[in-house]
Amino acid sequence: MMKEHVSPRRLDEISRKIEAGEPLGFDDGVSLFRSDDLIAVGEMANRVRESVNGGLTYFNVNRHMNYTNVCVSDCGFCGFYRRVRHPEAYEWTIEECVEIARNAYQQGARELHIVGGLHPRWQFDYYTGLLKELKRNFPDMHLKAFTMVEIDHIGRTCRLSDEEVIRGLIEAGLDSCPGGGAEILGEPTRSKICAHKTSGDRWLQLSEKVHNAGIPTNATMLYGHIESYEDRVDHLIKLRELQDRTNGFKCFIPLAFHPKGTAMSNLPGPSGIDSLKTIAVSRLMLSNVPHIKAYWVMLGKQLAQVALRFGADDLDGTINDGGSLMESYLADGNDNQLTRTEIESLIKGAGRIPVERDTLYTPITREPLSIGG
Ligand code: V47
Repeated sequence: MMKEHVSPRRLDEISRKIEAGEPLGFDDGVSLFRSDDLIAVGEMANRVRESVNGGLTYFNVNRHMNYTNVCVSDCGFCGFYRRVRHPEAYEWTIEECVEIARNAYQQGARELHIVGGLHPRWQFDYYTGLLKELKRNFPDMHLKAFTMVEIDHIGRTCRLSDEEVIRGLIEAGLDSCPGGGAEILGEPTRSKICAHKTSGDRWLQLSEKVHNAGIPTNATMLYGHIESYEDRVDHLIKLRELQDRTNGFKCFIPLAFHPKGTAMSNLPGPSGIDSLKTIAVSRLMLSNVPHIKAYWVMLGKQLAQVALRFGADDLDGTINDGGSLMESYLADGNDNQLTRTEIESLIKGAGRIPVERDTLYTPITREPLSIGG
């Protein structure tokens, strides 16, 4: 990626725009990425973070459930998917998913994050049946399920309109949607890393439809592969423009690319500096998105902690299963679990105030140390 000198005066100019509450433009975003002054960029992001969320840092007690790794999409960055007849392919039945959820529920999880591969044969009743059974068994469990890419795929394989898919999922118990599948929204980069996936425009269109149906979602960006700074800024502006129309995004999550086990394993992945800068620029560009998540699974616990001083106000959750999706991109030296005590001490160690939240950022109070602690 091109490094060009960005003068202190240029950073001052951007800082003044931020102070005046003006949204940053494309060139501002690119200058922030090109700047070598990570501390100055981080300082600006930290100020915005504190003005939006004060010292609060959110986490939740959740469980990821990856119902199948069978996928037809063949994304170059993905080490998780398997073809349908591959010996490592798996498909969980609804009953198996309910048992996993029961275990999570007993450990205090109140959010299930449900995503899977794009299965070539499953019909709509699998997806609706899964949500219905989970809601029937655990009425107070929040079901954050299916990315825009899965919603697109379900519509195509089951020959249903977007509205039919969205309405059917909501009636079955869908509460919100995770932010995956956004990758890099712009072309030609998107086609180079995931040629067979839902297009960027379609991802945005479906997000808008889901928001208009009253369902909040998250948004992600996969960075640190072949994309340019311009791709990143374009991605952020596309999200900001949609958010201006719907206000449906709760949280933005920059996802650090993990090359191991993927068709792009020749790439090094992002540096720590790049990850902090990406968190900071995301906070600055997405002035209308309330929360920026430092996803500790991919960043590593220590860098995620530092990110709480560079614009992030959320660390995601405590409990995660041993599913292979997470294994496929776990940061070096990370295990896939963080207890509540550990997460609270990471947050306090960054001089922040830990707040356990539900999926929609309402604070939750519990008996002290009832979970994993
Ligand atoms: O869409 C896939 C990414 C996403 C790799 O909404 C990879 O709260 C890095 O979206 N290296 C799925 N990333 C995960 C996701 C997510 C995670 C946490 C919280 C939320 C939320 C959403 O993971 C995919 C893709 O962008 N991904 N492979 C990889 N090798």
